[in-house]
Formats: sequence, structure tokens, C-alpha cells
Amino acid sequence: MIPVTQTWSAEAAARYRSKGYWRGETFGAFLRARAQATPDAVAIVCGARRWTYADFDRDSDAFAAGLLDLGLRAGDRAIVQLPNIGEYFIIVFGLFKAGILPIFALPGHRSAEITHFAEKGEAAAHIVAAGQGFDYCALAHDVRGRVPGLSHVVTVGAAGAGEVGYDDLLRAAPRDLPARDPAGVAFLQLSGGSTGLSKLIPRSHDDYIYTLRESARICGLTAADTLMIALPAAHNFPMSSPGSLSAFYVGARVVLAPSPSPDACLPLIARERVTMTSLVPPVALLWLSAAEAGQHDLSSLRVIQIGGAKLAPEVARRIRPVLGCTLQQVFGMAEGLVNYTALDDDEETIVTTQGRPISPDDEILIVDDDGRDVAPGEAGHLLTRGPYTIRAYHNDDGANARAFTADGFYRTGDIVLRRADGALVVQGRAGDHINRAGEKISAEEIEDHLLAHPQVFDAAVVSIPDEFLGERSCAFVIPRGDKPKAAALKAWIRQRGLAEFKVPDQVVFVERFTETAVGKISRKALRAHLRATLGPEAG
Ligand code: OOB
Repeated sequence: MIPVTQTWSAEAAARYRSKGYWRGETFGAFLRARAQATPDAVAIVCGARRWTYADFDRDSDAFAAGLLDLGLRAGDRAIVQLPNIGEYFIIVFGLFKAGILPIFALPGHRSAEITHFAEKGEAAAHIVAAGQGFDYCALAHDVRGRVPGLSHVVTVGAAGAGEVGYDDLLRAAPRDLPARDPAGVAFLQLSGGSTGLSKLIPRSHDDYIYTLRESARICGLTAADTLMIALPAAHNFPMSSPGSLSAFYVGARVVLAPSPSPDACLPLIARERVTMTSLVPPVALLWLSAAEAGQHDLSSLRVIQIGGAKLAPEVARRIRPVLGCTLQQVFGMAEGLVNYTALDDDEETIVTTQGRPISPDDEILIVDDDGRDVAPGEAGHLLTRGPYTIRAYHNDDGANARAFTADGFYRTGDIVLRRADGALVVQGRAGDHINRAGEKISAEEIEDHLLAHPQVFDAAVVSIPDEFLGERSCAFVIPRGDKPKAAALKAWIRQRGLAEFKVPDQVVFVERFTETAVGKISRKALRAHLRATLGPEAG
């Protein structure tokens, strides 16, 4: 098994410690401290169910013991693929305490993606929930059948044959769990997948807890807050910016929403007196329309974080008047770097920028195509290095060679400019990925699947601006022989076991890609050319 490590230089690690960023805390230990300080405070609200900090700590201890009783060991990996339910947090902290590394899959992932994570991460377990509409247990059995070493399927809810029940694991006898190494990797996040398949991102207790502490401070999150998780809980944004884990870090209350829709969330805000939540821009648009209808009491809302994709200033401007709360823009990435506008920034800065980095030691480079610094205020490629930005993906030398410079800067793939006051403004992406409502799609990944279809000669997938989603995907396809139906190609992508958001929104058949394009210029140039050919009916 390839050990999961993170590779800051000894010099950088010593500096981050001496500056007090990395404090030697661990997830299990901070939860224990909260449970001792405020055992009866409510930590998790899921529908009518509630877990206090004492319940949370006790159940996650028991779950950790249950996993170890099953034969799992510290250093093993477990894919966690759960909807927004309270058990999700018990499981994640149970894994942290046992030293088993969660791989944070999303409910939308299907067999192609889960198989890839299981293989790359050498996962020993897949944790799913039964009775969720989609049959996750069948998915888990399917993947287990293909990936040697993936021995355990753990099910929340009714466990079927060959599965282990969450409730059964909770009945394990408590055992002494050794303290975890704060410098060690705590979990694997997933990359937005700018080229090819998502990569695994190792994050350490030290580096991640630093972002939790600082995010809570920058967002004004305290034990008095009630934070609602409306986006998928395992995504880095609702997990840590400031997200559920910052909320637990400060002893606040976390309310889970089953979906980000206004129908699910607005009544919940009123019922639970939610003070803070995070959204992606398309969801914010839906909330604005629903809130304008004015039936819900949103007076408890203090701050709303919006990020994951570019928020149009015209939409940003409506947040305060319509939702009655402060907007905080968040520009972040699972690899590390997170930027926030400040709660007390002037309205223009809040509305038109994506904020400033969390850490004084977040190093920011903005360079041209040749790697030279651009003039102040000009747009260029954003590179970054710092106390919570990774230096390498797990088990992926090819991706590491592309994504990191020799001196450890991460190439974000984003084009940004920096104002004189340090605030960043995101201009777009350099690479060919589609940011569909905050969900990232790699053009290359979808092209590979299209090319596997017998009636596809060649394919190029591009983004098209979309008023609601921000961007949607369009596949240009040169047919081989009989032209397939667009619907058949979409069905093909689904059938290949890909998440629904990756199915092209539109398919355009063409006879050829321009002469010069074929084989003579890069795929990137070809995609740019095709994007430019889209008429108004396509856009
Ligand atoms: C967040 O994380 P990922 O890893 O799913 O995606 C990162 C990418 C960024 O490189 C950028 O291209 C885009 O998503 N992005 C934004 C943005 N926030 C993220 N583009 C424009 N404006 C923004 N505000 O999406 C993520 C992680 C932590 C916090 C927030 C978002």
C-alpha cells in the first residue's frame, strides 16, 4: 500500500509551526475538548434528530472502535459517500479517531468515479446510505467487485447481505485510541479535476485545522452560531469555508439541509434560526427569487458565503437587500488556498472581488504564459504556496509534474488579477474545464468517454456561458459512419458510470474540426476555436 504523505519542506514546516499556524491539534482531540467543555450543547441537527457534543464524541469513539473490530487499521482508506445526514459527521470523526483516512466522494459520483478513487487511494471500505432514491448499496457492490482490497461496505440504514450496518458498528466496546499525529494526513479531498480524472488531495490535521480556526475568525463564526450545510457536506467549501468543521471547532450548531433548494432551506432557516450558510452562485439565484416572494422569516441570517464559481456582481448586489445579510465571497480550492472578502469590506469590494487569502504566508504569484510576473493590476495565471496548500497529489506523478513548480507552487489554473489592496478578482480559467454551477468537469475526461463510443470519430468538449449555471458543457462530435443521436451519446456517458453533471448539456455534430486544427494545433486551441464558432442559438 502506498502511504499517504504530505511533503512540505522541513524548513517550511518549522516556519509554519513557529508562526503558530500549525499548533499540533487533531480532529479527534478538538472534538473531545468541545464535548468536555459543552457536553449538552447541540452539535448536529438533522430533521428532528439531534446530537449533542457529548453524543457526537461518544458515537464517533464507538464507530472508530467498530471499524477497528472489523479489521481495518490506522492508515487504511475508506470512501465516504453520504447524503447530508447526521451520521455523516459521526462516521467522519470516527474515521479520524481511528486514523483511517476518509476519501470524500460526493453523492453524485457513480461507478467510474468511485472505482477510480478506490484504485488510486487503495480503499479498504466504502461507506454509503441505503434508501436514498439512488441505490448506493448496488453501486458499492459493483465497485467492490472490481477493486481488489475493497473489502467492506458499510451501510447507514438497512444493511443488506455482505454489508456491515452503521448501527452495529456503534455497538462496539469502547477502546483506547492512540492520539493521532497532527502532522499526518487526516483525509483525502478530491480535486475539481481540471485535466482528466479527479486527483486525491492529502490534507493534514495541522494544515486543515489552521484553515478552520482562521475561517471561523474571518467569518465571525462563534459558538453562538447556527450554521446550515446546504451544499453536499463532503465538498471542501461547506466543510471548511467556514463550514461544518469550523463550526465544530468553535462549538457551534450545524443544521443539515437535505438539498440546497429554497424549498428545503428557507423554512429550515426560520425553524432553526440559522445564522450562516454557504452557497454556489446558481443556488443563490434561486434563493433570491424565492426570498423576494417574501414568505419566510430569514431575520436570523447574518452572513452568507458564496463561492465555488464566479458570482456576477449584479447578483452579488442583491444579496444584502433581498436576504438581509452580509455577503462574503469565497474563492477557494480543495488543494488549499482560500480567499474571503472581509465582513467589514466596503460594499463595492464585497460585490466585485473574491477577497484576500487567509494567511499572511499565502504566497501569491500572478504570471504570464511564460511564467513572468505580470504588471500590478494585470491578469495572469495564479500560482500559490503556503501553510495549507498541498505540495503534491497522492499517487500521481504525472499530475504532480504538471500542477506544481519545482519550488512547490501550485498552478491553480485560474486567471486572476490583484488589486492594489490585495483583493483578488477571478477572470476565468486557463485550462479546459467547465465550471458548471460550481461542479468542475474536465473536458478531457468526457472526451475520452465519448471517443470510446463506436459511432464517434472525434470529440471536443467546451464550456458555454450560461445565465443560470455560469457555464454549461457542449460536446462537438465528428460521427463515425451513421450519426448517433445526441440522446444516445448522453445515455452513453451515464452508462459509463459518470456523475449526471458530467453529461454534456448539448451535443453538436460537425463534419470535421478545422483543417489546421486536426493534429496540428493543441486540443486547447481546438476547443477555443470551437467555442468561438458557437452561434447565438447555442449560447
Ligand atoms: C471550491 O473548490 P474546488 O476544488 O471544487 O474548485 C476550485 C476551483 C478554483 O480553482 C476556481 O476555478 C473555482 O473553483 N472557484 C471560483 C470561486 N471559487 C472557486 N471561481 C470563481 N469565483 C469563486 N468564488 O470550489 C472551493 C473550495 C473552498 C472554498 C470555496 C470553493
